[in-house]
Amino acid sequence: MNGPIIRAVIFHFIFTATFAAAFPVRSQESQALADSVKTEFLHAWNAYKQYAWGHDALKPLSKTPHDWYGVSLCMTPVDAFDTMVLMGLKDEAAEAKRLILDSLTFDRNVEVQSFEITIRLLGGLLSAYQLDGDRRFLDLAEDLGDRLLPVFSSSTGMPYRYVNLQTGKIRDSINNPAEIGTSLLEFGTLAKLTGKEIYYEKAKKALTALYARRSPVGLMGTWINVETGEWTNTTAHVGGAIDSYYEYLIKAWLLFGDRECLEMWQTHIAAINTHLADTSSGGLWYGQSEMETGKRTGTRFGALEAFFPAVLCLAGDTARAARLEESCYRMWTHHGIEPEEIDYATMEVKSPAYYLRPEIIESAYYLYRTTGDERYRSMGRTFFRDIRKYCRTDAGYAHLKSVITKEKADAMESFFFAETLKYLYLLFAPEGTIDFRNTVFMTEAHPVRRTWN
Ligand code: DMJ
Repeated sequence: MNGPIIRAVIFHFIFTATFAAAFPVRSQESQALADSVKTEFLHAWNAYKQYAWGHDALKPLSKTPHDWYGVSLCMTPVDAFDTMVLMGLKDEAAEAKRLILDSLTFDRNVEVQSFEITIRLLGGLLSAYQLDGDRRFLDLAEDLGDRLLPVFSSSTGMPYRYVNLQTGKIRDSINNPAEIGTSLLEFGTLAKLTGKEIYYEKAKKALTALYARRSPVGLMGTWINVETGEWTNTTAHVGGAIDSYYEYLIKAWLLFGDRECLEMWQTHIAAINTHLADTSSGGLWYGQSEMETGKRTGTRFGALEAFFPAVLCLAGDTARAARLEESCYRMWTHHGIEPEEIDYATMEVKSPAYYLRPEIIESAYYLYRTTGDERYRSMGRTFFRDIRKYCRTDAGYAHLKSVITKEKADAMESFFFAETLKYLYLLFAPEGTIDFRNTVFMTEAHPVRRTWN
C-alpha cells in the first residue's frame, strides 16, 4: 500500500472507532435512515417469503427453511408482525396475518422450550391483538397460554424448561432465572385481556419463589433446581440466563403497577450496583461475582448484557445507563461489530460470534428517547451501517461466526425482525411512531399498552 492509501485507511479506522458517534444525525438524515431500515426489513422479509414461507425461519446462506421442532410454529411471521405494523407495511402485515391465522396451530405433538415460545409467540400474538384488534390473535394466545401452563407444576411453582404442547408432559427441572422469571409480562397481559387471572398468578408465583432464593447480599445465581429450590450454579451477573428476570421486575411495575415487583427490583439493583458494577478497568461494566458473598469472580461482558442500559434508564438511573452504553459502544467498535462476549479487563474477545442481537440498539433507543441526546442516534447509525456492511446477504441477513474474520453463519433469528430492526427503526423514526412513555416492550420487543384498570 502506498502512503496516501495507508493514511486513508488509518483515518477511516480512527474516524469510525472514535468520532462517528460524535456527529449528530440531522432530522432529514434520520428520516432517510428510518426509510433505509424499512428497506432492509423488506429485503429480509422478501427473502423469508421466497425461500422459507410458512416456516419458522430462513437460513440465509443455504436459502433453505428451518423449523425449530420439525413442524412450523410461524416463528418469523409472528415475531415480525408488530414491526410491520409500526413501519406501516400494510401489505406485508396483511399477508403475515393471513399466514398466521390460516396455518398456525399449537395442537402439535412437540416438546418446546417454554421461555422461547413465551417471549416470541405469546408476546407476539398479544401485541398483534392490541395493534390489529382481531380477536383471533387473542384466541391463539389463550390456547398457547393454556398449553404452556403445565410448566408451572413444580412443587416450588418455578417452571420446568420444556413442555409438550399436546400432552402437557414437562421436562428439565434445572432452570435459570431468565427462563423462570420472564413470563409475567406475557402471562399477565394474557390474564388482563382474557379476564383469566390464573395466568398472572402462576407467573407471579414463579417470580416470587425465585426471589425468595436470592442470596443474603441480594444476588441471583445462574442455575437452580425448580423442584428442590437449590442453586446448581451460583455465579451472579446480569447476562444471559439471568438478564430478563431483572428486566421483568421493573417492567411489571410499570405495566401492572405491581409494587412487590418494584420492591424486588430495588433490592436487586442495590446489590447489582454494589457487587457486580465494576469501574476498575476504565468505564462502567458489570461483571461476575459469587452470589453468596458478592466477591468478584470474573470480568466478562457481552452482547446480551448490553440490554442493561435500557433497564437502568427505565428505572431512572440515566447516569449509569449512559456510562454503560459508552462501554457497550467501545465493545462494538473494537472489531467493527459486536462480539458475543469479551473480557472487559483486556478487551479480548472470548466468544467471537454476532447473532444479529438487538440489545445495544435497544439501549440506544431508550437513552435517546429519555435524554434526547443525539449521540444515541449517531451510535445507532454506526450499528446499522456495520450490520449492513458485514451481515447482509442476497437472501436477508446472516449471523457472523466471528467478528474478527467476519465469516458468516447460516442463520437469521426471528428476533432480527422483532427487535433489531424494530429498535433501529424506532430510533430514527418520528417520535409519534409509538407512544414511548405509555408502552412497555416485552423482552422480545413486543409492545404492550395498559388497556385495563
Ligand atoms: C431475545 O430473544 C430476547 O431479547 C431475550 O430476552 C434474550 N435475547 C434475545 C436476543 O438477543
